[in-house]
Amino acid sequence: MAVATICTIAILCCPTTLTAQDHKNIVLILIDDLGWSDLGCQGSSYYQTPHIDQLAASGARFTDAYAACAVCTPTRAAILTGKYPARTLLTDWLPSGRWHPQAKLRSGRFLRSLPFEEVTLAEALRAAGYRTASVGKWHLGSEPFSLPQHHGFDVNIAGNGHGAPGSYFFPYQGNWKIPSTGQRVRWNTLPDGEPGEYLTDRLTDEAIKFVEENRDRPFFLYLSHYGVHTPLQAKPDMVARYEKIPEKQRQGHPVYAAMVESIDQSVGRVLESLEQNSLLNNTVVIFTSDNGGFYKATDNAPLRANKGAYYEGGIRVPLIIRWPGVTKAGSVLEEPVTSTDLYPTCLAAAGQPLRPHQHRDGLNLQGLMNGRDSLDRDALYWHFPHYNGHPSSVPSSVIRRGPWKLIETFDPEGLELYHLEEDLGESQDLATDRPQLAKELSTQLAEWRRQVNAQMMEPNPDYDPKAKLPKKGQQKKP
Ligand SMILES: [Ca+2]
Repeated sequence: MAVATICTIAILCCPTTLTAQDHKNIVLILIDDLGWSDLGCQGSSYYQTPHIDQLAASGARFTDAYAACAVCTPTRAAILTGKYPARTLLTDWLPSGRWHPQAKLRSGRFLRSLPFEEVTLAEALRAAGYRTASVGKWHLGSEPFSLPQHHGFDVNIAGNGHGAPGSYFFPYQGNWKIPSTGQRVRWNTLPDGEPGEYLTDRLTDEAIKFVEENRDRPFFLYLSHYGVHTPLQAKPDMVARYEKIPEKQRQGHPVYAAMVESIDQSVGRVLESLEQNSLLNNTVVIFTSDNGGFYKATDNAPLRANKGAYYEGGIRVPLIIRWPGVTKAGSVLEEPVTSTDLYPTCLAAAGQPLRPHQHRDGLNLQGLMNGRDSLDRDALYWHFPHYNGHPSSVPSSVIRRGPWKLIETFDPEGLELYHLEEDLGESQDLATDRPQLAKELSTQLAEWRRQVNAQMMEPNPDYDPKAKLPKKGQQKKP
């Protein structure tokens, strides 16, 4: 091919004059349901995560990073919009259905797909000349109008409306029961594959292929693994190693541990690919999770509770950022940060102006990471006007201000107050001891709800106090 033709193609493919040397590539690795305590660098001696630990050793690790919600969809929306779930009305997982038709309260109104009015992180980066790919779980809408390709991604591999794969082994098919109707739906996570192929490995192959194909231009790779969400399925040889560990010494299910190890291998392979393509020093790598660990899969101790709950075990997540030239190797940051901060941070990494009207609830972490600044933020907020089937999950709003955390529950109505620096496990409710502070935080939380136009729950005319709330997987047709 003539040089002139190559140049023409390069210009056509890159609408701006960006080069990979001027603007960092971005690899955002989002793990599904990975608990805060489930990495070696987070203190686990059970889970084997040497590559993720190495990533933390070469970048910054956040101790007080939060997911914007305790379940999948809202956190994903927060990452890609820079807005709190309460502001976008994406406050529950999709499709979620009606969990408790006879419960005391009805759910707050919420949306069933990411609105087009939002300029997603992928759209912002694509407008800046980046090639964008979503590899893995989407869960922010479905066919025909709300898949990754409708929200700024040039490439969509395996992303659809489902929150979990049909199977982790090819063929990636499965059945799913619609909670509100009981109807079974059969779906395919990926139509093609090789017999015996494992989904986490396949998505890694696709991610590496994307890196190699785009090594000469800026790219944004959103590697959104289905792992380590249920169904618990892993490669048998790996599972066998964890099964040999005495039960009392296990932090979680052996199959889950093997799923975590596969994720770790994926991270190792992606980093190796970046190195082999001479991109490691020109790429920002972010690793995080969308909510806390699932109660049947892992033990979130020292945190209280699990995915779905508003104690720390539901919302505190691992976050590692490796940004060459910005992060200090092995640094540990204690500032509270949340999912919405990734949007402006990625814009900064791309050398792009911030879009404060879009990422209204997010702050650029660059200055914090290179030690220049602290974040100018008074408090973090959550709002979940829904029931779900996870243990310890209660409809609630939350504010974290400094070391203090107030949980306002709607059913039953109540306030819980914890001092996280002295009581990480949230074992001492101080709301009665510190009524003035509880009231002050409650007022601040209510004012925030008003500002973001948060949807509140309403009394349910079908309320039956004698009806038992169904457990997860036992919900009935309304
Ligand atoms: Ca999740």
